Amino acid sequence: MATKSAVVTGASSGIGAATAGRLAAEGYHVFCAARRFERVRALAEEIGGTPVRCDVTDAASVEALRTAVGSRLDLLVNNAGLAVGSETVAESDPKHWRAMYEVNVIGLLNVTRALLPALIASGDAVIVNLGSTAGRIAYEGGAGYTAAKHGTQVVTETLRLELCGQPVRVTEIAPGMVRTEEFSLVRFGGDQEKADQVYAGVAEPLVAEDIADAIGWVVTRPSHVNVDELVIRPRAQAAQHKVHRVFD
Ligand code: 8X3
Repeated sequence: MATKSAVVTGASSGIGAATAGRLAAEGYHVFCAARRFERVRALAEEIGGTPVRCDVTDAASVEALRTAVGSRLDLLVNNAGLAVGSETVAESDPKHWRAMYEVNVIGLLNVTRALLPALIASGDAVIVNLGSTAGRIAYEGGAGYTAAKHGTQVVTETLRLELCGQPVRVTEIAPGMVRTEEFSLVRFGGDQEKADQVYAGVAEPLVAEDIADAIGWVVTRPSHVNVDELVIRPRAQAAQHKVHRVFD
C-alpha cells in the first residue's frame, strides 16, 4: 500500500510540530508547512518528511504548497493559528483582530480550498482543524481571539455539511490550556512574564503532545467513523474561568 501523506500547517513549533512527529510515527509522509523554513527543514529531516515554506495568508505561498503536495493527499491538519492581545473590546486594536481572522479563518480557507481536490482524489481523507475552547465561550479580554476561533468552529461545521457524500471526514480539535513555548508569548507581544502568568500555579497544563496524541487517535479510526469535535482541557481546568492553581 502506498504511504499516506499529510500536510500540517504551522508545523514550525508547538502543536503543529508535535503533530507532524506523531503522524510520521503513524506512517504518514508529512509535508511540514510554516513560514519559518529553517525550523520545518530541521523537523522534516528528523521525521523523514518534506519541508514547505508556507504563509497560509499568502495566495502564492499556498499555491506553492499545493504544487509540492501534488494530486493526492490523505490528511490535512489546519493548525496554523494565533492569538494577539488581551485587551477589552473598548481598547482593542483592529489590526490585531484582522491578523487573527486572517490566519485562523482565511488561512484555513486558503489551504483547504487549495488542497481539497487532492484530498477528495485520495478516496479516503481527513481534515482536522485546530479550534479552541475559545471557540466555545466568551471571556473578558478575549473577543478578537474568541471571535476568530468561533469562526474556525463554524467553518469546520459548514465544511462537514458541504462535503457530506464525499470521501472526506472533517474534525475540529478544540484545546483548552496548552502550554507551548510560543502561543502565549506571541499573544502578549513577547512579554515572557505575562505569558508565564497564564499557567501560573497549574501543575500540569496540557502539552503539545497531548493534542498530537488526540489527532493521532482521530485519524486512525476506521474510515466510516467521523469524530466531529473533541474539546480537550487539562484536569485542572474545569472551564475557561475555573482553573485550579496552587501557590506555595
Ligand atoms: C487557547 C485557549 O484559553 O487561551 O486556544 O483561549 S485560551
